[in-house]
Amino acid sequence: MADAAKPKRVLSGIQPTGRPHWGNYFGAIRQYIDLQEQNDGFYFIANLHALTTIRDADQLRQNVLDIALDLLALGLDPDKATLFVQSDVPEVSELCWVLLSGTPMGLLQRCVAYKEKVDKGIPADAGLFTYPVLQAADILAYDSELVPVGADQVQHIEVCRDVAGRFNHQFGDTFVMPKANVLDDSAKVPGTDGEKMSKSYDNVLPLFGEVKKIRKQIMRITTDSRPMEDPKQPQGDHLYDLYSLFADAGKREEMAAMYLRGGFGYGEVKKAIAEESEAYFADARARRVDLEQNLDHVHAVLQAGAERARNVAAGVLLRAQQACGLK
Ligand code: AQP
Repeated sequence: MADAAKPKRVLSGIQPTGRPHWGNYFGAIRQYIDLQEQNDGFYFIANLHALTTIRDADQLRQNVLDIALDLLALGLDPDKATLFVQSDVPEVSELCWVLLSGTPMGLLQRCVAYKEKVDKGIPADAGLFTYPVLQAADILAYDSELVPVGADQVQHIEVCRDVAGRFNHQFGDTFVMPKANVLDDSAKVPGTDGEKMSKSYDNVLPLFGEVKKIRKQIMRITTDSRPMEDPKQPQGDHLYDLYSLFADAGKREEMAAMYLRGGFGYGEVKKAIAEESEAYFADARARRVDLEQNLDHVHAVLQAGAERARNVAAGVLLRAQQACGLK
């Protein structure tokens, strides 16, 4: 029987393919920070995954450091959770090979995230195609029970369960079965074009960066051309959805009532989004400036995190190697 008092192993990662955006925060990062309180959180910067996109060595190194600064500034607490860089745990890449051998091609061919990228003309390599198996290794290497993610990653967690299930079936119970944890209200945050906000779709609103520039990006969010006086439905409207990420229940109700009355311009909603979002991230912005002055601390956090993560992953890798006859 599961021990209800035992903290759960929570694991998730973020790719250093650019600066984190509102979708990353409300879909995933906010969960990392909430879940670190009662659980054993393992959070990593997925630089091996980013290699399929970033082909500039200095850029990749800088992005990793930037994401570490971002996560710490947003409230990830190294005294409560383990923060590390994916490639600092080579056991994961070794486990990936063990899992790749035994993963049916069809399972990966059905992955929507891969198909959507290819459909949008984003060049694909074998790394992108096999990405869900490396992700499975990331999850299984730490005996992870809960994986906080946005809706776009749910299929990949299913792939992980499938791959782990096959291995357990063939070689005996080896891997812990993980579960995705998705928030209902921010599972798929819309971008400036109303599609899923995504770094590779060029429709993001960043968490950090120049306030004036972000304000301009907000003012350029696409809207429809219905007359101002028309009443409008707030549900399903991406501007209303973005406003709802930041506003409290009272403000959301007021905004919904304004939509239903009509007689307002979308510019008013955009201005409200800019004001609410600036206030929401103000403390994190200030913390980030302080952390930038203390990079030694950031490197020390990543090093301690890597040591802790490697310890766990080495044990799981050995278990898998013994199960399938490599050891
Ligand atoms: N729009 C979104 N709404 C809710 N959650 C989201 N996530 C990403 N976009 C949204 C969640 O953020 C976490 C980290 O994402 P990632 O950087 O590892 O990769 P991603 O999902 O592929 O994010 P992007 O921006 O779409 O990156 P690219 O374009 O480089 O692939 C994940 O938990 C994800 O679900």
